[in-house]
Amino acid sequence: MSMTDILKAEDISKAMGACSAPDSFNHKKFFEMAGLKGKSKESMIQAFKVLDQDNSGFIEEDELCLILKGFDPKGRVLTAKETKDLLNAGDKDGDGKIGMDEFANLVAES
Ligand SMILES: [Ca+2]
Ligand SMILES: [Ca+2]
Repeated sequence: MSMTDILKAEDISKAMGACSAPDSFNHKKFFEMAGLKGKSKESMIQAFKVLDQDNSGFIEEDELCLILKGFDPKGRVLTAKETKDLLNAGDKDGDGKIGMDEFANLVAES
C-alpha cells in the first residue's frame, strides 16, 4: 500500500511542489492539495498506516519528520520547526505522538 493507491499521483505532486522550500510546509494546504481531506475513514486509515512505518499505532516525531516521504519517496525531510509545529497541531492529548483519531482530525480540520 502506498499513497498513490489512495490519492492521485498528480495531486500529490502538486502538493509536494507547494512545500518544496524548507519551512514552507503547511499541513492544511498540503492535505487539501493532496486530496486527503474529505476522503473516507477507510482511506484515512490506509494513509495513517503508510505514515506509521513501524506499525506502532502512532505517528511518532521521527515518522512525522518523514511525512512527505510517505507521500513521495523523493520528498524532503521536514525541518525541526515544521515537525514541531505539525506535532503541536495534531497532538491533542499531549503524549508527543499522533494517534489515528488525531490524524483524522488533523486532516479534517485542514
Ligand atoms: Ca509509529
Ligand atoms: Ca497524541
